[in-house]
Amino acid sequence: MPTRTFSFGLWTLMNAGADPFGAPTRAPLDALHAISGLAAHSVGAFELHAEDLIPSGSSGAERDRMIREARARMADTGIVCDACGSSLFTEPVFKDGALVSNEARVRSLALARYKDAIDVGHLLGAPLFNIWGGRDGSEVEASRSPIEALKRLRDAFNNLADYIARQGYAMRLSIEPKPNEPRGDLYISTVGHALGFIATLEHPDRVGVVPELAHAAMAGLNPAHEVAHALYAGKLFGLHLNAQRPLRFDQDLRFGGAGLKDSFFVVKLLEDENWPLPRTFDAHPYRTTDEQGVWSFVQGCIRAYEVLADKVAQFNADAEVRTLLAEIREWDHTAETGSVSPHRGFAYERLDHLVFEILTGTRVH
Ligand code: GLO
Ligand code: MG
Repeated sequence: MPTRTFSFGLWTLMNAGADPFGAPTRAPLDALHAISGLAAHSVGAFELHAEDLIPSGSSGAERDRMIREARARMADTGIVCDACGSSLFTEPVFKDGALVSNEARVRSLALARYKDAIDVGHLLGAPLFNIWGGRDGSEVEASRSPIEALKRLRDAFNNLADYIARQGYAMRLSIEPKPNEPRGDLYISTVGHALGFIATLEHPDRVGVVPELAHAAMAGLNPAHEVAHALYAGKLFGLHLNAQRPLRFDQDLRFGGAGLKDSFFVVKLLEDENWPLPRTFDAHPYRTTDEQGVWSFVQGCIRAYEVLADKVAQFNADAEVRTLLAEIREWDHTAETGSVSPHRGFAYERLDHLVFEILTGTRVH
């Protein structure tokens, strides 16, 4: 039996089907209902923005009550919180950026808000605080030097990492890169940008990356390679699974809803490397989905992962695949002297077709 844990962003279930061109199409779930519903569907963990649970502007008493209620549901069901963040990007005051805003008092406000959200994450037992800087970008390049933006981001991440350490919280920080949307260009666009940036911090060991498959596809990148770079650097602190047609607006499709082969190779990487952390889904139920359908969305994401994990096992056990891969390894280990023929054939046509047959369930032995 696989022991992997699945997780959903609470915001994915609370999404009411609105898009930039249209109003909501279903009643939003409230956060507590989303937590209980996930647990009832055997989901082991959830991620949230602090504001998903505690709407911004709530009183201190209201905040404490919501945290108490969430913790009670977690204790009753065993579901855990695997990451917390903040949805600052929704608020008009952060329209020119939270951590990179050209107004110092807005940057201070953002830091204070992130610290409040970090406290909420700590109270829910979250081991990770994940920052997707949705407004930390620009449309008007002349408005801010990108170097200045990176310095502001560096100061902010140093400040937040320091806060977590001073509070004694057992929590790491992560950056979720995205190339664009809602800003014309976001400053930390890909896993590579994030890794380069993290190396400039005071304590790079405290900060990692949460790649999202849709964000990689929006940049036209191979999602498995994005995830691999984070893994290889020891920085894969989390992962957002979903689906996306390349080079478009952020579609956030159900995992398995597009890019089957890319999804397969991401699952293969995670399973082959025994990545231990929760597989988190960050997708939107379609706008055409009703309230009941939200739970088929949940089941669909999980089932797609499990089916692909079975396909990975089938691929790894397939005798012909194994022979082809053994041959490839052999070439690598043979210390050849003499000339190298440019005309040598590689059996990749067959190897790739075997992937196709395994994925389509048409492999005949
Ligand atoms: C949007 C992001 C967003 C983040 C979330 C993390 O494109 O994927 O959903 O994952 O805000 O806190
Ligand atoms: Mg995400």
